[in-house]
Amino acid sequence: MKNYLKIKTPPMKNRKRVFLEHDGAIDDILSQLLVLTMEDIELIGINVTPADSFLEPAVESAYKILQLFNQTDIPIGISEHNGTNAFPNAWRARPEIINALPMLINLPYDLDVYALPNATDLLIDRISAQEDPVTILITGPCSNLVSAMKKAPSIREKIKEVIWMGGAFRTQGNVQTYQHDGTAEWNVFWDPQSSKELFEMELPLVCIPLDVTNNVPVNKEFLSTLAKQSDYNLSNLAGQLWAMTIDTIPSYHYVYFMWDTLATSYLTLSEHFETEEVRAIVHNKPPNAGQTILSDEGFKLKIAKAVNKEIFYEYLFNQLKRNADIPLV
Ligand code: AGV
Ligand code: CA
Repeated sequence: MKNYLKIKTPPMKNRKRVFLEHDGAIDDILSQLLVLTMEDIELIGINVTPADSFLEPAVESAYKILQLFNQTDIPIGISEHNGTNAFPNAWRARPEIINALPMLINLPYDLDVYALPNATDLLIDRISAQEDPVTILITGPCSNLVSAMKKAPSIREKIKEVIWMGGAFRTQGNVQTYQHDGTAEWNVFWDPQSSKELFEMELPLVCIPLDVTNNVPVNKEFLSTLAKQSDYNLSNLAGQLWAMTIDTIPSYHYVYFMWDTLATSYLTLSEHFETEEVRAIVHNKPPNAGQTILSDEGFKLKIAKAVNKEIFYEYLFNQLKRNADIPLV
């Protein structure tokens, strides 16, 4: 048995087990924070893929957020995948600012990032170690899950549901780059081959695509309301993280949405989403690599179409009415 399995405290029986796959962007770190506030969820592991981030700062943020909740026993894995279509460096560099925030900068940190387990193996080990099937929440590319499924196909029976912030089905994509026609969403586009294979695996997958995340841009009204409860230090931190997305690059062209946090809320708010069972494929070559296409010959999955956003905002305000579990200096 590996080290990180031994140190885990025994899980509380009736909590829903979740493995989080994220890619280190501000939105992803907020999602991790949100998951950790969920009383009915037990987080069993986190994989970090340096897609919309660089690896070292992303792992540092992931670890420091765990510290705020006194949960550094939750293992972190690092992805060995290199997407075919890299995120713009200007986006990848942004999250580094997270670790410089007053609430995080002085937290002790001496992790050897390169000694962390490989993401594929961590996912396999953590899922296999559970008695009951688990939920996998993916707020970045899906490459680690696909490589884990290929390496250990038997984990399928331990997967209750996969929630993926990914895709653009009946709306335009958010990829604007060379050799692309704009039809894809970035998490799918980063590794279109793995994305294609994920659909082909027909896991119990629900996509939270741009079709629904387009309803929840980060806006100042939300931030203003959140700021009124910043006496709770987790509200304060979340407000600062979201504030850093307001000047999204290049600003007039792009808007930062609550992509990943909306997908994360599906863990507890699923009944407030409208979903649809569809069949779809992922295209894997230019000019529309990463496009998710509805097709009768495609593979079965669910997609979210609509959400009650008042309930979503209310939920965020409530969850963030909390202080960190450790004293902060
Ligand atoms: O396509 C949405 C995904 C989400 O997982 N990411 C950001 C979220 O973490 C990529 C992305 C799209 N537009 C962006 C993105 C932007 N303007 N800045 C940074 N990342
Ligand atoms: Ca993300």
